[in-house]
Amino acid sequence: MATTSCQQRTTHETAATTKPNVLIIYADDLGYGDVSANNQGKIATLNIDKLAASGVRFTNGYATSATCTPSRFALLTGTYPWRNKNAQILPGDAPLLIDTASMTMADMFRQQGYATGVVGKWHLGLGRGHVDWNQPIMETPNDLGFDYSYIMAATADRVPTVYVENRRVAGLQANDPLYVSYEKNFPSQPTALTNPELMTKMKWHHGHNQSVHNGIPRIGYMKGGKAALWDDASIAAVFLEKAKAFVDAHQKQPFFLYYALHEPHVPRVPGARFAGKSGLGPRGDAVLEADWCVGEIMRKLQEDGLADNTLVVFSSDNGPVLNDGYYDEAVEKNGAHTPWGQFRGGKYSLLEAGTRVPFIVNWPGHVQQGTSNAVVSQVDLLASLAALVHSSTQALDSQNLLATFLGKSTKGRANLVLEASGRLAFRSGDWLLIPPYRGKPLNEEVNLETGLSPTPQLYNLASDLGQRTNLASIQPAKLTELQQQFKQVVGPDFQANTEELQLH
Ligand code: NG6
Ligand code: CA
Repeated sequence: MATTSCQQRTTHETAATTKPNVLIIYADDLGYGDVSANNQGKIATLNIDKLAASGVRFTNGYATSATCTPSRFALLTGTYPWRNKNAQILPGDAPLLIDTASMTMADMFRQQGYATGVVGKWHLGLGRGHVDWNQPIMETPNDLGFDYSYIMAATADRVPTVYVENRRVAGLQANDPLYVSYEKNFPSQPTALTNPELMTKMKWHHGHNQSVHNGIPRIGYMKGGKAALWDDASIAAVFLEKAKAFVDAHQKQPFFLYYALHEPHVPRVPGARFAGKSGLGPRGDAVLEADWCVGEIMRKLQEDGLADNTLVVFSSDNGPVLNDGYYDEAVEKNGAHTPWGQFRGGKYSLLEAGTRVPFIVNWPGHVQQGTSNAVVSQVDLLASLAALVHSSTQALDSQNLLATFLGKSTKGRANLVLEASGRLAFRSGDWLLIPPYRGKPLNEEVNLETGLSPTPQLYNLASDLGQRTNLASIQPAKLTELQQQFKQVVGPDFQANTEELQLH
């Protein structure tokens, strides 16, 4: 008897170790310095900090890009987004960006017997173009390896402001069809420009002046679908419930859940219990709400006895921004908080704060707890998680850094390409090259530095985290070395595509 139970336990433990659940929690526009474990910021992200305290906290963890769509493309495909010219911020009616024939992270897990789900912000397109939102949608996450999906199509500031569950708009009634256009308004439909009095909740600062829903103006035009429209203040709670339900439904089978929070992206409309909590206005409150979601999903795993058998990755799709198009007091109430940490730039920027993001990996009993300075990117998760579950899946730009992600090795990537609005920067060791580009040094609308300059920039990130001293003219040999490596890594095709962006 004793032998049998021991054998059973061994078998069970082996299965748990070789097929742990995997949960990726992916915040939206959360800066490195928004997480209090990373920085002496003014928001206490206690739940994220708790993940960090018993896990591996990366100080050189990157999203591939300084905006959402390309970073998510890389996360799910293990391929640099600049290899796909369409991997840029998508409208809410864009077709599915990822080729359904490609091997995604969800496909990889499914092949290994996992139940796979995505809950939250998608922003990788749906359908084949000209989606009819009133019919089953062909080409959704369900065609990229996810068994279950409950998503918003793009962002909360873009129409349609509805949830899509698998292939259907959730809660849509047949007698009130939903129509969406990013080209022209529907006859007699009000917009923020024709009917500014409709903006009872929030006003636009730049962009975001088309259809109005819940007193908030959005990007794009929409008509109908009333019963399906979401309530902004409960987006976080709705996604959390769906994520918890997915966990509930997969107590026996290993699961992969990609839980993509919307916070703290605009429009920032935190739930009632967070309104006013941070003292930093709705952006700070939305960061607290994201932290709460992390705590709640972790609590769910704990309650179900799954916490020890679940590898959790926490990260963000790009760096922070205060004013991203609405008057929401993010700038006025930010005070001494530093969402960008010690780094320069922010969302949309080639400078570090654009892509260097919170990055934590936890798996109780399996990680070597601590802080890691290894250079790691979200593009590496596919190959690394494939190694975790003994899949032979590889992807073009994804490196197997499993030991590093578990804190057992300090070896990171030798080099990394970073992207912002189709332009690239290149990190090699401690050195960071930003080639010369046309364009303004300051994105005036959001008041963030772009990192663009007509002359090359070279920084030593070991001694100059804040990118204050451009060493390009002081270290010409190093500059040449990085330029050559960069050319070699991105290859002649991309070089040709970007020549028009570059001065030389
Ligand atoms: C920009 C939007 C910004 C945000 C961003 C996408 C305007 C003026 N600005 O175009 O508000 O929606 O796209 O953010 O429309 S991301 O995190 O999804 O990449
Ligand atoms: Ca984002």
